[in-house]
Amino acid sequence: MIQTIQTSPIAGQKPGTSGLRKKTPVFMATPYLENYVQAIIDGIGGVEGRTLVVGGDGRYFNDTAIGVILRMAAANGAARCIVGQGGLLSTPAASHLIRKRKADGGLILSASHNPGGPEADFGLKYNGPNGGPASEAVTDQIFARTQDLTEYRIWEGDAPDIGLLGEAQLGAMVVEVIDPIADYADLMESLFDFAAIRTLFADGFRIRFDAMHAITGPYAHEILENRLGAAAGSVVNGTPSPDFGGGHPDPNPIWAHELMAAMYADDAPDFGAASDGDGDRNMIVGRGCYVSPSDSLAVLADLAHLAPGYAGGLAGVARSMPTSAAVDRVAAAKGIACFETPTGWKFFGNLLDAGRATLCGEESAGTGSNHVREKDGLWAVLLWLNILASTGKGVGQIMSDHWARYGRNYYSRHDYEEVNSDAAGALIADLRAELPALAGKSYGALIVDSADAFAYDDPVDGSHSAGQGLRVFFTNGARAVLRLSGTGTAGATLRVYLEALETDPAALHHDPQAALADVITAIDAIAGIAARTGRQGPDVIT
Ligand code: VG1
Ligand code: CO
Repeated sequence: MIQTIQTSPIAGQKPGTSGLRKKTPVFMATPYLENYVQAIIDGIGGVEGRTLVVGGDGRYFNDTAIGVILRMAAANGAARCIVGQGGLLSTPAASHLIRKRKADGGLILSASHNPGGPEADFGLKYNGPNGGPASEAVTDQIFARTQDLTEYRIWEGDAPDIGLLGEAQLGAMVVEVIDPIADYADLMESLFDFAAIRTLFADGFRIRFDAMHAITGPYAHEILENRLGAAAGSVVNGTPSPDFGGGHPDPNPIWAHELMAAMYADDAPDFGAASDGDGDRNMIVGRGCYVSPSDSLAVLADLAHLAPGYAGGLAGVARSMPTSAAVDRVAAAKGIACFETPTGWKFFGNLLDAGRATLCGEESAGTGSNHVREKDGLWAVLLWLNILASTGKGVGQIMSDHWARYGRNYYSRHDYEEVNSDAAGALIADLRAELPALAGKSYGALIVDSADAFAYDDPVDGSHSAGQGLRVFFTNGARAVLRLSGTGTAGATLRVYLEALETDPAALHHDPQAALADVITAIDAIAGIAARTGRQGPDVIT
């Protein structure tokens, strides 16, 4: 029976960079989730007769929230919900499923790299029929609906058991529980030379894949160990847990320090990788050689044609604005287009749909292609493996060769977390006001060439997105970018992105922090970061 429950708007249900993220207890307090789900349903024009994909990264509250979503989808007239068994679906697998099953959209439950658990973070986002995160126009409609909601609809009675494969009925709606892994693994097999990678492993190549207690564990077991023959035990921390083993499922050298230690040890494996909470990010590390995500994107763009799925070459590439220009240099050499978008995967969708970009990436360890409409952690790992198998080179050699050919864009991101929101807002506002006056001024060894606030005009649909980060360019080609995170749940997180181009062959193997010292000093002098945040230094350096 359909129940219509009176409700009133809840403040702050504004989707950020990737859906709505809040503390778990906030989401758990009825009707927080219910209001937001109804706002999504109304914001996308209803779900009557429609098919939705539903799944999440398995964090605390995932299964309960899915029960609510199924009951609300049924009460709002949806025809079918396709759910990953146990409520599990990695973000890229969900994107693939939406596309493969020609669903009308999907609800993905995840706060990605944010920690999970009863006191940690939860999140929910809507992806459209192309499998990609909703555009800003759609998230604006959803947010507007959260502000004038008066009721929500929910099916009275329990949702079917999502632990059991097969179809069940919830009112007039079918709940179809599917294997979350098989379709995705098949897609990967269609893109990459599995035979060559299998030979690599059979010849003794060792991999360590750290799933960080999150969603990619079961996918990595199936693909790397079962289908590709990597030694048993190659996948570590491979069982998803509701609180990610108490850790922070963010694949970077700080949070994946166990992997870093293993890869810098004497008996290090040949290849290391990690993925995040919902499986859309990747970290790549060779033996004693961490690969920055911006460099990884450039290498993949350069060598993707070695994989069968990309043998025809790339139509173009795209990167988020804060991502380094390493990939731009590859695109220029290949004579293909290179697009610069705001942070967040939603901006790549139009370029991928229009066939203008084949590969996309972000400095935050997200890379992906037109095979889905999300970034994809395991995909990146497999493309790297395919490249290593085809070239016979190690990660360190690939990087040295790349820098020797293209130069090296030294890169780092400094995060200041849980900064007082007013102080962070003022820092950005004051810097924005000062931007026009910066050109020509010297800060230590550097001179400002130009400075601006990044805005994006989508070349496909013409939409305009302003306020996407502040950029300061220096005359030597270095750059600093500042923006506030749109995925945090407490205070403000200030992200400072630092980049300096080096083409001197004798200077390609320095420590990035040392290579960036001048930019770090200059941007602190310009923006007053230490003084305004009251911090001695960043909380996280990646
Ligand atoms: C961060 C990253 C951004 C990424 C987003 C979602 O956003 O910087 O590149 O697209 O997370 O990734 P922000 O606004 O905090 O900087 V995920 O893996 O959380 O879905
Ligand atoms: Co993620």
